[in-house]
Amino acid sequence: MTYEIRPDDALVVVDVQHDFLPGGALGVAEGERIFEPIDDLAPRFGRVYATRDWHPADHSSFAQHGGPWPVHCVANTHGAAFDPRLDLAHVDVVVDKGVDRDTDGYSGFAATSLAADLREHNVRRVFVCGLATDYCVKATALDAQAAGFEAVVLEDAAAAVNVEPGDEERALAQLRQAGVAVARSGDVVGNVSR
Ligand code: VGL
Ligand code: ZN
Repeated sequence: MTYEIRPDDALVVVDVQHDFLPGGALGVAEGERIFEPIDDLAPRFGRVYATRDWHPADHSSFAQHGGPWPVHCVANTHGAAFDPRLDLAHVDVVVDKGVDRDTDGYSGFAATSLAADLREHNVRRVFVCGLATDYCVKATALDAQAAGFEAVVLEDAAAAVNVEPGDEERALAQLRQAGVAVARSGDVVGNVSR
């Protein structure tokens, strides 16, 4: 199946930040594989969003507050900055999430203006990629679908934390189960000129 990019499509690039790449606080082992497909895709979409995990220093997901994760993506730190291998020239809107201390903020739709902005720009279908497949990519795609958008996850333009072996496959299965399509970036063809 191929997907021809349409004017009512958007690309949502999730959390391409230093802390989720190798060497970062919560580095995804295969994280670097996303750059080539994403930098190829982004210039061809009419609308591109980039989310940022953007936590307060005392976020409830951090281990010292009883959460599952090491300290990561504290707002305005180096770890929270976009990795420069993501070409921001093609990003129209940056969406900060996880800003609230007490919610995990995995989804780009959780307490953000993303859904409203997509609707305002008449977007009907979103392609989701970035980090990490088994957390924020999954949550963002599920919420997109629940909010009434058609959602497609680009599995090779995303990479998983894999806390347990098989987490990536389980996440993709859960997405398909919910009606989210799982495709590869090479299946996305065409170019919507601006
Ligand atoms: C994420 C764990 C904690 C993600 C964010 O971006 O997938 N994972 N916070
Ligand atoms: Zn986080």
